[in-house]
Amino acid sequence: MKEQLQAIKLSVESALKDADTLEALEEIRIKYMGKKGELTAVLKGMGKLTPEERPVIGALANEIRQNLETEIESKKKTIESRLEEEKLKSEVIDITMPGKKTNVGKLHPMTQVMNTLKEIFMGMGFSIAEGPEVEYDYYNFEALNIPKNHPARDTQDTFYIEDNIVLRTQTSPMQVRVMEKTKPPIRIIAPGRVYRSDTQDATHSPVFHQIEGLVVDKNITMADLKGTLERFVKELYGEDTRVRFRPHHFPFTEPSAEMDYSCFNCGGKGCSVCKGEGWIEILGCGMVHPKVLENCGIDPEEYTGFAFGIGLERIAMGKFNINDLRLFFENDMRFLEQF
Ligand code: 2U9
Repeated sequence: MKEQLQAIKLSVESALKDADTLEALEEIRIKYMGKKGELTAVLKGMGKLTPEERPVIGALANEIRQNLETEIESKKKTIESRLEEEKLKSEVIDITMPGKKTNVGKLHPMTQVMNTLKEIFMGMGFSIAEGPEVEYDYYNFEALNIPKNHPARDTQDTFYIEDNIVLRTQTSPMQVRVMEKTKPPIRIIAPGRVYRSDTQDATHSPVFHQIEGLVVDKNITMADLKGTLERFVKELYGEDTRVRFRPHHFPFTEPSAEMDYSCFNCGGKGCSVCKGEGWIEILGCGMVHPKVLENCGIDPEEYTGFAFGIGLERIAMGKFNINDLRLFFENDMRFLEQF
């Protein structure tokens, strides 16, 4: 039995030397110490030994078992730490790898300009009024004191849907709708798309964007108009910007004017941006015509008001240094990605 145990001891040692996986270790444990294991079998046969042999063989068998157990335990630890190391190595992040490009969406340059202007006017207490782009002839022309024979009504300039329905040529119809429903004080802007039957070129498009404004209350004067619009331009182009008003004519305002501001590029000296003028036109304005107030159910003896209209494309072209209006409407990604 002693020889048998010596043989087991040797074979255990050599088996352990070659074992380099957790599975192999488990196989060895079962082979020697499992229920039907070789060492277990020897220990079971101890009963047949003489009382003198028993302690000697018992001690030897125990030594082999303990050895086997500690060896398996320490091998197991080595293998486990090696596996852990391999896992960490395979999971290492290589920070020198090239990144994946994600495309971030951007606001259309027209939307950016629209938002800037809306915010300036909202900061001055204006509310936003929005409405239909397909309008009745009445709201687009008649109520605004644009008579039946006026050249603006010509099919050359206006898109007609039906005899009395048009694509709005300005956002003014929205202001008429508000005046019909609201008792002054009124302080609104009407932003949006408008349509005119122009042949398109670098400075004309059949669709473009406007912000129109309307203030109606008791004792509103031309001084309120000038103060409000000067404040707006200074908010947009800076405190050093100056403005001037030139007399003009619109059917829906009386008196009417156009407003210029000192060139943002040269400050008024004259340059290529302002074509040597020193001034750039930005908007039309005027005191709301008494007939228009009356058409909308507001008594012109009790209330007065001022109105203005701003074309946004020209402002965006100046801001982004763009020389062809059509670029705004073509939606070419190579153009849009630049803003
Ligand atoms: C009501 C009464 C009066 C709106 C106004 C202008 C002057 C004007 C142009 C600017 C450039 C149109 O986009 S553009 O081509 N607009 O010059 N608009 S006063 O007057 C109103 C509006 C509504 C009820």
